[in-house]
Amino acid sequence: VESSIPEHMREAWRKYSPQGFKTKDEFEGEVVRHIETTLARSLFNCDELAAYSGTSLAFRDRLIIDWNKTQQRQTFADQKRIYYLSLEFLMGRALDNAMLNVGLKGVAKEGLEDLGFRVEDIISQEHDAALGNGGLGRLAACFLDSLASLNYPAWGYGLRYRYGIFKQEIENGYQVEIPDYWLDFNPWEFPRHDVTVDVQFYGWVNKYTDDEGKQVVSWQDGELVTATAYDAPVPGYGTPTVNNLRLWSSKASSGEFDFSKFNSGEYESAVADQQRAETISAVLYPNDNLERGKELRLKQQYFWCAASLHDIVRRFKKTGRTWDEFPDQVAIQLNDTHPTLAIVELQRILIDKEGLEWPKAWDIVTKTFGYTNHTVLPEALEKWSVPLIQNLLPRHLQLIYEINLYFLQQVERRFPKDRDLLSRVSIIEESTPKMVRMAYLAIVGSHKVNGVAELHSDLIKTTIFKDFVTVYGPDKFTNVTNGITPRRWLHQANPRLSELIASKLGGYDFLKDLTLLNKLEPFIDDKDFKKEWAEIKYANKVRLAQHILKTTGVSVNPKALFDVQVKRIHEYKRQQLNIFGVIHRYITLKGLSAEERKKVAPRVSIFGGKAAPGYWMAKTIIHLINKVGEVINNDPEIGDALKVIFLEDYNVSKAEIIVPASDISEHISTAGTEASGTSNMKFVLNGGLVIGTLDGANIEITREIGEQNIFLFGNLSEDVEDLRHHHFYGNYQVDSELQKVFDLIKSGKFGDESAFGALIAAITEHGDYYLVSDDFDSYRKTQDLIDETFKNQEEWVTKSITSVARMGFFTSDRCINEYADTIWNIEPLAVADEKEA
Ligand code: OX2
Repeated sequence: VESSIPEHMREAWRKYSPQGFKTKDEFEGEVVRHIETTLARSLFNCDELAAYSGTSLAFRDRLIIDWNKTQQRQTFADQKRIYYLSLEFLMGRALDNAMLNVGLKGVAKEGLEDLGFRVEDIISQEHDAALGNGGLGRLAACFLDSLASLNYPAWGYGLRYRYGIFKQEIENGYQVEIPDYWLDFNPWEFPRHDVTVDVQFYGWVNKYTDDEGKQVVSWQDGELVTATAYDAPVPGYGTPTVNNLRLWSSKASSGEFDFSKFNSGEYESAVADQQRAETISAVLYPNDNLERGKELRLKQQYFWCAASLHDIVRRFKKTGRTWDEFPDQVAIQLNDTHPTLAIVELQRILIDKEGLEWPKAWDIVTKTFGYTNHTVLPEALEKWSVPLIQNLLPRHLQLIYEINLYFLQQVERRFPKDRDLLSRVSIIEESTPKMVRMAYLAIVGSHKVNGVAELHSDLIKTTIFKDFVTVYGPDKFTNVTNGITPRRWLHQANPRLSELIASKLGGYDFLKDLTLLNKLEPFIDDKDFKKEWAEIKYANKVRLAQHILKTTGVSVNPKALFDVQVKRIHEYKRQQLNIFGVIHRYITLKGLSAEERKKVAPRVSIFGGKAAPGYWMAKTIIHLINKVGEVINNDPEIGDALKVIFLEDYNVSKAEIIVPASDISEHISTAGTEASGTSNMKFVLNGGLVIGTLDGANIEITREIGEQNIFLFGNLSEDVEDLRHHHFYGNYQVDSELQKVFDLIKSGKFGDESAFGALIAAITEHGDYYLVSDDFDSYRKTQDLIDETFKNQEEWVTKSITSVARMGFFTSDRCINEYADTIWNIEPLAVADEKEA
């Protein structure tokens, strides 16, 4: 590794190079030093926030040391790296994770006690890093954890939004969005003002022949925006590997920024230019599984792709290798189609800047990229209008047309005269205006395309990408079933359960090899073990009940069955099915005598999740849940038998409280719509059971844990199309029990019934696209079965333990190893001093 410091002076560096704290005393010393110097506070004005800041800075120092070493080691080893491009990284809090990953949470706990604080209070001071919407963003965060824990040379690339996903408040039952300004104090990021890239927009393309007779293509004029790198350390668990997450922030380019405007009195317009540039990385688009084709979004995408590609190419060029070797050094994974322009950008660099011939450049490009598809929902498949791209990225549009031409020629050669096929697979949709189909571009520009669970990966091959299987053959398409990191989703969120498991398995090795959980099976009949298992679940429920009381004012009985559905609010995820089921339960309870009512298993129905601000139907669902809650929770006849809770502002740190506290969680999407789901895995790993449809990863979870340990219901994905057809052309009738629910809503029981008209009409009048009525009967009956099963706690706990023991497959470590072997072709970089955490 190169250095500007002469060899004979390096001794001084080595002598003073910091080591970071290891003991409790050293930790306390570092915390106090940071509070008194870095933060300029003292013993007399150190509140919990200051203690959080000091603690974070102390841990940050430790991470930086390992981070620098990791980066040096990786540069020196010069192996192939994986670059994970994602517009979303839903990281949550960093401090707790850092403490556990470096194995010093115990030290911190005791040290903080000496200083007058409780570690839990300090941890909860941290603002979530919420740069994502839901599953897609959280998956990226779990992947980073696994990549570091498995010692893969890997970087994440994303955008440094000033505003993450909005904060949700509920006012009079309605969702209200509050901006999430999270950068006030963020000790986990490092601005790299020396790492910048100028990114060009607009302008025009000049094609000419130069003096030597060479064809030159030059993208000229337009405006420049500067990307500045902000780096965050990503520590692995039980290893000194600390990888890098690089997020780009936008500001007006000093190259372009017109300082003369200031001097000539155009102060306001100069400031406006500045602000326009900063807008690019200002805010995360709050849509989950929905694309709206806004120009600013396209600008974000290109800004981030161009900066990241420039960075990657710069790093590659330093090695002095030839371009053929690029795919041996660089793998780039596209998290959905959001970074698809990176394909075009690399081709542009190779052709326009590096002077490679088209076929050679394109070969390098396709060997470099892999594309992960996360959805089959038509409204989520990205398309950009040709005029929009023409204006913003004129050179890229030309290249897209050329890529398409080469591709279609290739198809034409293999399938002569099949004009229909050509128009079906064309990257350009011949509509008005013409549209660029980003998924098609991503497929054509990648060597592998993967879905995120088995059913989903099969579905993309038989539906949305069928023609591409014809063109390329089936081997280009593969499956990598999603996973979650057991460090955050078991060890961090549920420390007592993790400890109990460790006590039976003889240590925490299972956190690095989750298949070891199967060693729990012999303890399934161990009375004491089962008792402790149940006690931990109960304690987690007490904690959630306290949170519910504090945030909603509603007191719930922790002995009741906790039924949880937390995820983005979406018609396809069917929170409406859940709340209709709750209303039906209420009707049933009201029909019972007081005596009979005492015999039913008490239940708390817990909802949480955000609706996209423009998704009116999803907001209506939230409104209904809250109104139903108001009525039921205040009905004295009902009491503990049923409570309905909507938890405000569901996010990663709240999930860490909610997930360990569920008895049943709901994963009830219309079959064929939820690509994978990942919270299903989190709940089961924490000993909760699932009610679910045969959709996404539920199917594989069932295969692993056994049918007797999951509550499945509803129609199968292969029947969905016929059912939908029947809704329009058969003699359609709404389920009669569901009709009772609608009648009660329409009676005004839950407030102005007109507020909920659209929700009902979607089912009764508009074809019930999500099959709510078709699945209602089996949903209800399955819920009844759950009530019965829950009464037998013995059996319930057996199911819980058995399920956890069989969840090894769903670690994101397995998932990342599959990507590494079958898509990226990368190897871990061994570290000499692997730690025991
Ligand atoms: C989500 C999918 O909806 C979810 O099923 C999946 O588990 C997750 O991605 C991670 O793969 N936006 N979010 C998703 O897809 C899209 C598009």
